[in-house]
Amino acid sequence: MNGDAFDVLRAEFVAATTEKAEALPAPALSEIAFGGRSNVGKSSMMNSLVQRRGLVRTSSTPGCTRGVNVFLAETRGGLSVHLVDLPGYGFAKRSKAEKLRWGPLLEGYILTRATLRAVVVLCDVRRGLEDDDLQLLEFASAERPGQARLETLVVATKVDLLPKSKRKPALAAVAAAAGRRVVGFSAVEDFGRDEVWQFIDRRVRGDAAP
Ligand SMILES: Nc1nc2c(ncn2[C@@H]2O[C@H](COP(=O)(O)OP(=O)(O)O)[C@@H](O)[C@H]2O)c(=O)[nH]1
Ligand SMILES: [Mg+2]
Repeated sequence: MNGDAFDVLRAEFVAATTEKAEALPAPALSEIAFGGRSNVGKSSMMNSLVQRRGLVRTSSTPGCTRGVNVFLAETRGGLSVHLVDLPGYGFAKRSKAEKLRWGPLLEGYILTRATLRAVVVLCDVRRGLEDDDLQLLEFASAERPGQARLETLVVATKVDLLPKSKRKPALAAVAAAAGRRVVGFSAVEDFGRDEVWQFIDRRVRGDAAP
């Protein structure tokens, strides 16, 4: 599929909740969720995916986006999907007991959302996957009672902050440490956008395929 297919013709805010997953509109379109530490670049990446500068609120203040925010994206290629901004983590220090929990909102959403297809976990390319990220990946990959298993994708973002010569080795190091494929991304340079859309496209269309 060529790049034009991932041009986004329509993008809009759909719903948000800071309370519980059940407060969201009834599941309809396939959903792809984006998780990661506060300030890692989730909102910026979602804006870059939908080619709208200010649709998803970004901030340099960590910890200010605590809710689940749902956006609709329709591509030129005919894909309609909900992109879901998950609450950031890793800002407030959590106790040992809390470490095992993601909070009822994020947990409830991932465990029960029938239309959720995949969780994209972002990390800073300069830090790689940290404990919280690994725990989220494990949580999202686990069996969900009564629901289809989720796929996960690891994205290392802010690659523009590395000199060009250091990008490939840095991405290779993150992938080696993670033991899996890692997509490099930059919201500033629009780097990696097609690769992320291809993942979304496969995940959403895969379900419709015979
Ligand atoms: N250089 C660079 N900065 C980025 C990138 N993505 C996000 N940022 C910056 O990182 C900060 C946090 O971004 P935001 O998208 O709000 O992160 P979120 O908390 O994960 O949603 C903001 O100041 C962004 O401008 C990127 O790809 N490259
Ligand atoms: Mg955000």
